[in-house]
Amino acid sequence: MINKLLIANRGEIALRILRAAKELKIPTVAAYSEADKDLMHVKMADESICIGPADSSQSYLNIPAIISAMELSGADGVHPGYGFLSENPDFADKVEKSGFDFVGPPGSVIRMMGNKVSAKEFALKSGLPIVPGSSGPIDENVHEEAEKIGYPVIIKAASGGGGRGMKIVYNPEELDGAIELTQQESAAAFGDSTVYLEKFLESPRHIEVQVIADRHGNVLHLGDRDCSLQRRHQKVIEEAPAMGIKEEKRQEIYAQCIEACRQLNYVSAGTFEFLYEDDNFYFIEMNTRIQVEHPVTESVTGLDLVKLQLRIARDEELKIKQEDIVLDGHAIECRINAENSETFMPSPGKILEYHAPGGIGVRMDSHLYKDYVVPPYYDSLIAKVICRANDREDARARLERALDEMYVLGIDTNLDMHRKLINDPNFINGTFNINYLENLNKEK
Ligand code: MV4
Repeated sequence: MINKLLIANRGEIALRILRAAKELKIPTVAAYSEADKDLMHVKMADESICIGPADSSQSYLNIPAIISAMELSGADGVHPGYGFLSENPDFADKVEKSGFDFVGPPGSVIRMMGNKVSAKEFALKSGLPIVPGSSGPIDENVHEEAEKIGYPVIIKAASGGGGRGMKIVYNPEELDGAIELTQQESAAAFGDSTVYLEKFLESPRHIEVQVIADRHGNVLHLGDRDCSLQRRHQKVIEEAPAMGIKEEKRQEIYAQCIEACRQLNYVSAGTFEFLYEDDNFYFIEMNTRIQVEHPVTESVTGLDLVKLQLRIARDEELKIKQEDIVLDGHAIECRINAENSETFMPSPGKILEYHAPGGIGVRMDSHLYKDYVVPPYYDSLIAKVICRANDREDARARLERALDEMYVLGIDTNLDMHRKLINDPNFINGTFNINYLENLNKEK
C-alpha cells in the first residue's frame, strides 16, 4: 500500500520523488549518506536516516543498510530512483521478501532485462525488431554468422549495457581476438563472460519509447524521446518527440512495445531503447527504472510519471486511457553537470551564487541552493533545465533564453557548452546521430 516512502537515492531525483510523494500525501523518509546530510530533500523530508559513509558501496548500494532503514523508520515502500539499486534484481527481491513494496517491476523482470542476451531473446519472441546478430550467446558458428550479417559487427557483453563491454570488429581477422578480449573484460567487470554478436550500425540515432503499466493489465505508451546527443555514454541533451519519424512507423513501434509489456506482465515505468537508422527501429535494451530524461515526456504529455509509479505501487489502476494521451508540443532537456568545460573533470565545491531560470514553459529540476557544497563522491549532475513549447524551434529558443538566465558560481559547469550546442546548426536542424557529439569534441 505504501503509507511511508523511503527515498533510496540522492540529488535531483530524490527531490523529484519527494515532490511526487508529497502531492500524494505519502510521508517520506530520506535515506542519505554521511556526505549528504545537507541535501535539499533531506531537509524537506518528514524524516531522514543516515545509511552509511559517503562511499556509495557502503550507503546507496548497501542493501542491508537500506532494508534496516525501512525497518527502523517504519517505511513500507522504497523508490530507488535511477542508478544505484534501481536495476538490482536482488534488491527488488529482498524488498518484497521483507514485506515491503519496491517502486518498479518485479525482480524477475529486472533480472531478465539486465541480461542483454535474455532481453534480446525476449524482444525477438515478443515481436520487437532487433539488431541482426547471434540469437543468443556466441558459439562455434560465430565466423559464419558474422559473414552472414556482414562486417562491421559488434561484440557485446551479456551483462554489460549502457556502453560498457563492447568491441567493434571491422574484418574477420580481428574477430577471435575481439571476442576473447570482450569475454575477459566482461568476466572481470561483471563476473560473466557471456558475449553476443550484432551487426554494427554505423550512424544510428538513439530513440527510446516510454511505457507505463499497472497491476491490472493496463499498459500505455507515452511517446518517444531522442537521446542521440551523448558523450562517453552519458546523455547530454534529450528531447521529445524524436524528430522526423513517420507517423505510421511510430505507431507501429508503440504497438510493439505495448505488446511486449503485455507478454512480460510489465509493471511500473519502463523504457525500450532502440537504435534507429534508415527509418528502421532496432531494439537494444530495456530500462526498468525511471530515467533521468523522463521530464521531457512529462512536459509533452502533462503526466507525472513518478506519481503514476507511486500510485501503481499502491495497486491503483491507471485512470487514463491511451486515447486520452495527447503528445502536445515539443520539450528539450539539458543536463547541467558540475564539471570543467575543457577537461570534463568533475568540479565539486561550494555554490557561492545561484540563480534558477523560470518563466513560461521552463522547468528546473535541481537540488541546488546557495552555499550548498557539491560533494566529490557521486555523479556530477546538478540540474536539468527542461523547456516545452508548441514546436521544436520555440522550445529551443526558450531553452536558449532559460540557459542565459541561469547562473552558478563557485564551481565549473557545462552551461557554456550547452549554450553553444543548442545554437549549433546541426542541432537546430536536427541533423545528428549518436556520433555527433564525440566527433564535435574531436574537432576541437
Ligand atoms: C550499438 C551501436 C551500434 N551498433 N549496437 C552503446 C550503449 C549501449 N546501450 C549500446 N550502444 C551501442 N550499441 C550496434 N549493433 C552503437 C552503440 C553506441 C551508442 C548507442 C546509443 C547512444 C550512444 C552510443 C554511443 C556509442 C555507441
